[in-house]
Amino acid sequence: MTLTKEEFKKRLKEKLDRHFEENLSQASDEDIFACICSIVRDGYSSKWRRTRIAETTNQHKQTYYFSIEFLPGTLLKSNLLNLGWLDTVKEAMKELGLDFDKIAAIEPDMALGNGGLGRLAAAFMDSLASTGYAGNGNGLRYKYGLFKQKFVNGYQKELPNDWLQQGDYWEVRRESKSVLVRFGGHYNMVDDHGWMTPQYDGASIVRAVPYDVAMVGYRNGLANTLRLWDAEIAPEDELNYPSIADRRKVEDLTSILYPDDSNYDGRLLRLKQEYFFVSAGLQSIVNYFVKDLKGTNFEEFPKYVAVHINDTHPAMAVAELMRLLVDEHRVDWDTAWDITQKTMSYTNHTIMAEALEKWDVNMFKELLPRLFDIITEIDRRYVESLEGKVDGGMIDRTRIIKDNQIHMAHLAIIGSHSVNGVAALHTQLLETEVLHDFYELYPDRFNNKTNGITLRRWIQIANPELAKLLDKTIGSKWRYDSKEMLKFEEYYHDTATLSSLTKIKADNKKKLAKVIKEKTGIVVDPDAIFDVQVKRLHAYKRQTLKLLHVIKLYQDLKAGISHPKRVVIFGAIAAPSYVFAKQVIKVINSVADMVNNDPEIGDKLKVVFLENYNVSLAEQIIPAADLSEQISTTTKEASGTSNMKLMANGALTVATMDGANIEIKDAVGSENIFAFGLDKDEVYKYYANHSYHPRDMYEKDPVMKKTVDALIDGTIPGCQSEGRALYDNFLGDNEQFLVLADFEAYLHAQDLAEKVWKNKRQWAQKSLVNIAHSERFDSDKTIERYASEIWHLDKVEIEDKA
Ligand code: CR1
Repeated sequence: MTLTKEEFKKRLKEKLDRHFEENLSQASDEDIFACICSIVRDGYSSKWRRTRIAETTNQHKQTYYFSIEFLPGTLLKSNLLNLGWLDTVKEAMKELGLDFDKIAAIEPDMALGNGGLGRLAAAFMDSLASTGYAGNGNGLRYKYGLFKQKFVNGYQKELPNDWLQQGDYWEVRRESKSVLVRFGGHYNMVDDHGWMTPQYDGASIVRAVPYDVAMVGYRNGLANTLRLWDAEIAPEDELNYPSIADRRKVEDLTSILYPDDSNYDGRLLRLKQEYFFVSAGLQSIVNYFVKDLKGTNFEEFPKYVAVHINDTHPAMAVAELMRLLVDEHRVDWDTAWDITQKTMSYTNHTIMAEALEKWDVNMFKELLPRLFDIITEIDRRYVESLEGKVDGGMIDRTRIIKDNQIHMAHLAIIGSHSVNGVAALHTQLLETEVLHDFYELYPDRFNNKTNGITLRRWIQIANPELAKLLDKTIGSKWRYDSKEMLKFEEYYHDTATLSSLTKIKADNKKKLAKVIKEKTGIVVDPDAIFDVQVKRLHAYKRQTLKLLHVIKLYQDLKAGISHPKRVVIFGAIAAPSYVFAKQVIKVINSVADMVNNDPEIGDKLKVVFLENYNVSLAEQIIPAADLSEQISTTTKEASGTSNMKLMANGALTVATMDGANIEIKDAVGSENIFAFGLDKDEVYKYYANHSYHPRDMYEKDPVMKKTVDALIDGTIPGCQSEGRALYDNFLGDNEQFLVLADFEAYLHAQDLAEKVWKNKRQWAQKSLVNIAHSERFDSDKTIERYASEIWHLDKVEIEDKA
């Protein structure tokens, strides 16, 4: 359905009249926003229905992406873009005297994720629909999304993020698709007409109600579904929950998103959440197979269904599908196992050991007695199948249950046909180090799928002027086929294009400067280098290294050594229980106070730590960045995705050769990236030989010493204990992120960046190359590879694309 400006205006007026009995001049921004959302929903509802019908009628294989996090951000603009309506609506609103951006900003971020893992899942939803595949998300409808970060006296405080308060505009409650999920109790196997089935006793039953959100494809007539489950009291169980407090206990199952993806607190609740969405999701898929597809032979199940295990959180999908097949549909074990392996695939997102989940056997057994026995049987058969074929050490290292713990990554790998990492180096490390035993056992299962980003959101929505420049130079085909962006490189010597590029960046920086002023009161010079590090706060990501660089710049400026003007911008949320990360925040904020209020420094250097980094804020920061800080300890950042977003917006990357940075360097060439630091072998050598002695480095290098000493010598007011904590950390032999080992090389890379900065044309040329080559990280392409190599999907044909 195409939409003209006049048609949009008419509909807006009608909606206002109908829903709020108001005309345009009286209507509040909130009412107008709600009406626009309603127009958008009308715009995709028939596509959503048609897609479902086409998928069922043509029996397309569908993929279900199981993820405990989805981080879509806001949906209004992306829905408008994908419907092909964004520009029309913007223009029509302008004609009505309405501020589109202000009204769109009313939408709260759907922040059902912590960082890259959740954002990737959301990007994949967009790309699955946009590339024309039947692909759905399966997750949890957290009542409170990722907490709201506030700084109080430089410290992070966490506030609840009640994103559903205004009511969500996009979700549809699907009562009829509710299922029941069982926890606790006991069971006995009883013979039921020749089949042993479990008979449960004393279990509590929770009702899982799905809320579906349409994932609209980019101008292709398709809309898939992100299904998020909410916990409610089952009607048949109501008598067991007489008080509100009792009821709340059940409903709280889906209250909060664990604000931590590496250190798990509240483990039992987390385990409940995991089982809840896994069981509900698989039940609804099996129901679909039986009822809608009229499936009777479960051996055909993998022809129609692919289930993707995004990190270990949904790994129990392997056991739960076995339970459904064996207990409820009477499929014999061996057949069920074959079906399960063909159905499941697994992505690992990190080599950090603390994120490979393990569950205490007793806790698991008590909460999920039947599932535990199924996992025990999977483990027993696994061990049996290898006995005598490989050495005992291998079996012990790879089995699922050992030392009173259930190793969820092992369950995921053993139960899947595909295991992938998220960048070439990461996959290589999985194969050679972290999952080496499994790689020896099942080399064919391992494959790499380098992450991607939705260029639609990060260029077309976040940087519309850049999008227009691309249209003007290379034509608008890139909007459908990002490969076209490579043609932008042909403008490398084109002075007009280069100056347009510089102008667009300058305008974006002015806009961000305004945001910074509004949010923090800090006045920054848009002509300065905007140096950006945005990502979760974690020791391995080394915001600390950036901090040391800032201190060094400050000391230089105080000593009369000049540098180009620079605004260092941080956005980072620390997990509430992560003490070191919170100390880093406090020190950065203290350094910012010191630098920003020093009249001698003025606007030569500013440090801005923006609160509450989220997708919406990213959309404002990223288009305004000159430098992209990707400085993790090599081997530790599985891929990174902010590196890709920043590159697509023309920022030049300062990068360790970690994660996808390596592939960015491959794409743009070493002259268009500031690469530095230890390589993987050097990092592993330090670990293997225990040869990292940072204190020696510090004693030998007066520049380093002076910089690090600032943390404890009273230079930085207000963070004595936190400064000391960082200092001690940097100098300890067990500092595994090797901050000081990369310090000198990092300064060198920054010097080089400053040199290039002085040559505006050269900078613009490098920026242009980065933009052109960001096509390599288009999540549409990543999804094409998942679809053809892992899930084996075909494309859904929708005749009416409008
Ligand atoms: C990784 O740290 C990667 C994203 C998405 C993160 C990051 O490098 O880009 O996943 N891992 O693949 C993670 O959150 C729990 O692990």
